[in-house]
Amino acid sequence: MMPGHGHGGHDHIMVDGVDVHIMRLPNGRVMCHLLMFQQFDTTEELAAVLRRERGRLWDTFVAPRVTGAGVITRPNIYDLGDAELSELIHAVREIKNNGVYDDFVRRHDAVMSDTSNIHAGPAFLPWHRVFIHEFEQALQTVSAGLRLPFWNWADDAAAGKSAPLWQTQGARTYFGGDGDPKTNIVTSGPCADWRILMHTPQAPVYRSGLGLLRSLGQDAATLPQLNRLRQVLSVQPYDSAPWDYRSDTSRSFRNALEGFAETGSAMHNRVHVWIGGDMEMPTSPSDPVFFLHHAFVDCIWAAWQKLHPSESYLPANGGPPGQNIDDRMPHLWSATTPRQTLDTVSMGYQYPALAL
Ligand SMILES: [Cu+2]
Repeated sequence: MMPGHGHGGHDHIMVDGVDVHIMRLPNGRVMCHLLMFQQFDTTEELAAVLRRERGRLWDTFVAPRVTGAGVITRPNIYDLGDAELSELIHAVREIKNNGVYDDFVRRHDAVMSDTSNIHAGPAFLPWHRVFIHEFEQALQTVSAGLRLPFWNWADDAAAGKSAPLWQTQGARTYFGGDGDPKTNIVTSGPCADWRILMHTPQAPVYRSGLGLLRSLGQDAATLPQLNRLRQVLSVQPYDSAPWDYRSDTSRSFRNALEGFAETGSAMHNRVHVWIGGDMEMPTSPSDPVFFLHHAFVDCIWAAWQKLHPSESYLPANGGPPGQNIDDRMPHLWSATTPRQTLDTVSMGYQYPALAL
């Protein structure tokens, strides 16, 4: 039994000595995070497929913490051991206290506020890949070897705000729960005493009063669903003209994942809106869940890259400034082009495979 997963809909089975996190669906069928797109009638059937697929899938899912030449595997946050989760929370608080954390908030606000906007454009994915990698490196200055985990929100779409991530009681808690129903202020967890930066046209300023804001499920009723994620992974090419929020989501993987759909906000955008509060602002990295969310967005891009090895980043040229493959992207710690982000292993990390 993994600690802290006692809530309804989640369960565990042991398969060949490995603890497997099981989700019971409302339709009575079962799934697990190791075979995230398949449903089974029984846990026995699920375990049988896991055993049969071991050669192909298993080793990547139970990959050691460090593989090869120092390449780390970023874990699903629910698979983090209790000790590493405490280290993570401690490191996040340390960099909040020493000011490094808010440098991320300021830089994200800057790219949303000046003409260099890398949202709603091709560099959305490469820019955030570097941005969260810098965050992981900042955490590692506190605790060497620390890994940035991802939050698989599609797995938690059915559970919604009762998912383990938002729990505030019990043996295992993460970054606090929903905001107070009246004030939207998150009143427990590691951010409960935080001073939060707020966007202004000049530069972000600290809000008077303490508190991170969340309003789970208020501004969007549901998280993105697994079946839509599966469709998005099949979209090719990487992006298409006009290289912005209008790019056809059946011909732009980037926009399908980013979520400027024809109606409402989808995928990445929808997760920001579903969490609400500070996550809806240009200063959205104020909420540590931003980094867990973007690690999953990055994991989806990495999975797409593996599925479509002949599809490269686009455009080579003719895109918005700073967003062509060899353009230098703005507001990063080191000058980086999209081309330099195309192989996570060369950047020092990888993800467990998303089983299709
Ligand atoms: Cu962003």
